[in-house]
Amino acid sequence: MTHETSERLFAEACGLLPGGVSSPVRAFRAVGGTPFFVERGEGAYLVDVDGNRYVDYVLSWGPLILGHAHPRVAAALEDALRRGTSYGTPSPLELELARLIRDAMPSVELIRFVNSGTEATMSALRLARAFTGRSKIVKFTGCYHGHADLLLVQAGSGVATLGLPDSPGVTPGAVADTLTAPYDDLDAVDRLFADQGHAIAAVIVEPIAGNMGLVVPREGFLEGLREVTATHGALLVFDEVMTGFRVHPGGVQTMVGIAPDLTTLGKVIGGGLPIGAYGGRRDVMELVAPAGPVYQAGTLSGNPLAMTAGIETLRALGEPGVWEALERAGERLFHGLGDAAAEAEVAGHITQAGTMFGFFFTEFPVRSWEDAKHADRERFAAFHRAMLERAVYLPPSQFEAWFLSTAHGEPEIDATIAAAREAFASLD
Ligand code: KE4
Repeated sequence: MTHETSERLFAEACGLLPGGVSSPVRAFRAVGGTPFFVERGEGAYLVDVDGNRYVDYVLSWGPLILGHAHPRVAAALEDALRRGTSYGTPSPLELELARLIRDAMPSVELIRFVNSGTEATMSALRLARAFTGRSKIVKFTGCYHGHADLLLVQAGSGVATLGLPDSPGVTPGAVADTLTAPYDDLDAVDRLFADQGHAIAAVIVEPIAGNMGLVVPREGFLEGLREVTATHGALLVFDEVMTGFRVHPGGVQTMVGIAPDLTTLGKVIGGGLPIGAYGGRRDVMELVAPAGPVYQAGTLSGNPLAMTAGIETLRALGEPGVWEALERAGERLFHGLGDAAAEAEVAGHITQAGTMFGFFFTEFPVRSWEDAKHADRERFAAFHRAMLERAVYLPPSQFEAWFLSTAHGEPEIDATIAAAREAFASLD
């Protein structure tokens, strides 16, 4: 594999973009080397500017559950483009996507589309504070909910990857009302509510965490959050930006049978175009302007192209047999990776939730950031490089989740397992 063109472009990019990238997690800082520049995506593959072709498990950090340039999505977008790129007015497309989401997640009685997951979580928490008249919010260490000031506290994803002590520029005032607790630790949450329950507006949680690697909470954690928030009159916000339509066709909330008060979404619902959404209880959402006084707005919210890509993606996901095929592919990958690690006698902890995966280089199960942070990052970096050399592109961080698509067939899964077998064996 040569990377000359990518390396030249990266050098030029560093003179134009901070760190040479448009988002920190893309920078390969945690795994070494420089990021490759993509010429095109096709199905389960990315093709870089040097002609190298990789099986892609990043899938634009989750959105591309149908793989790159799915013919059905591409055709619908080509058609939509001929009718314009943005209207700045209501369009029937917003209603169609809203219906598809509500059919999958009945707790989302009203929904507001925005342009990123960050906007969705930021807006949902503003709304929760308005609805309850309270100021405090609770988040969990290692969870990442986008880069709004109030949530950049002990966050996961790129903050954890780069080892940043949260972020300069976030003022003490901006985070004064943000409380944190260890993920999967109900006792810690109960203590927060015992001390300050009267002041807590909301608990926001990744119901399955994908931003410290993939961490599935123990049975009872989510149920406990539902109970303690209801008892104290706080809202429960499921941040399903990543898990929505990824761990189950109805998100974690449908899989576990818990109705949050608010849900935030993004990624898959936009089919690869910029999108976010927040929604939930009608009595809460009716406070959102112009129905109510809670202000939130967006030039390109409900954009017809993002709506079109999201509609086609969710419709395709809902076709008979599609989800079952994804589950079979997931099983094949999960067991193949486990066998490959065992054969090489590599100590590790594989996690899976639907079409999301993770691999921790730890000797113990990972249940929280307090566990995840002890994973062997150098070993992950070596594994990432070894997989990339074998044409398999994993997220360039121990603290990210891997994603599967409908385009990952047996050939791609088996090639990945073969690469993993060699990559694990190559680790010293
Ligand atoms: P965006 O603002 O990046 O659209 O969404 C923020 C967000 C909110 N909630 C959850 C659970 C998320 O995972 C995210 C964004 N995820 C990261 C990947 N770990 C996006 C990748 C990036 O930052 O470039």
